[in-house]
Amino acid sequence: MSPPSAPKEPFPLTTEFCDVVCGFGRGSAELGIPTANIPIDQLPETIDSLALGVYFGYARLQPSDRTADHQIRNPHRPDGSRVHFNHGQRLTGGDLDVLPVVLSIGINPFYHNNAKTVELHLVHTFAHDFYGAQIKFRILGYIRPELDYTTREALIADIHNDIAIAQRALALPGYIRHRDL
Ligand code: ADP
Ligand code: RBF
Ligand code: MG
Repeated sequence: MSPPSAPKEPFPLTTEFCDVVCGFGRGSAELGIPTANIPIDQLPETIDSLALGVYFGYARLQPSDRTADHQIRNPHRPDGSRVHFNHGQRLTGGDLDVLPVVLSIGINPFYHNNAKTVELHLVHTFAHDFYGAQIKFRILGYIRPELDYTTREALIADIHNDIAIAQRALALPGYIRHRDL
């Protein structure tokens, strides 16, 4: 099923600026699809209570000041490895535009996670990471439920399909109107 021609209830749902934190580091390393992870406690209740699944919308990044406290709180991945937080200081030009996103709200059954994560893949090529930057986003529609997979390739193929669905929907006038973030 493809998304409707314009956002339908409960969308649009918009956040404030949230911190980009680190996760397991699997998105880019294992899937070739990096995802900016967001702390769930910074999300509005309306987003936290959405069904687990894959959604799409728009997002905008902003560098943050270097003293943001999550770096002090959580500079390590769950496996203990250290992550370099540049707070988005290397973001330039088009990196700071409103960008299309696909996002996963889920427990990643393929990886047997047990905590819910909210992760955004921005459909844009960045020259640098942006851990510790801030991101504001707007969810405009639902794509599919979260699924378990027998292979990593099948998960990757579905995410590529999610990106194509999102790009098609976001090109429609009913969605473009909500681009102003
Ligand atoms: P983690 O598990 O720490 O989230 P990922 O492998 O998912 O690790 O990589 C996420 C990081 O990659 C983001 O926090 C961001 O700094 C960087 N990144 C680079 N390109 C993108 C992109 N197109 N979308 C999302 N994050 C990206
Ligand atoms: N993980 C799953 O286990 N099942 C899914 O159906 C699933 N769908 C995703 C869809 C999108 C658009 C994105 C960006 C991620 C999805 N993931 C899914 C999460 C993926 O497993 C996760 O990004 C990696 O584990 C890295 O954190
Ligand atoms: Mg991630």
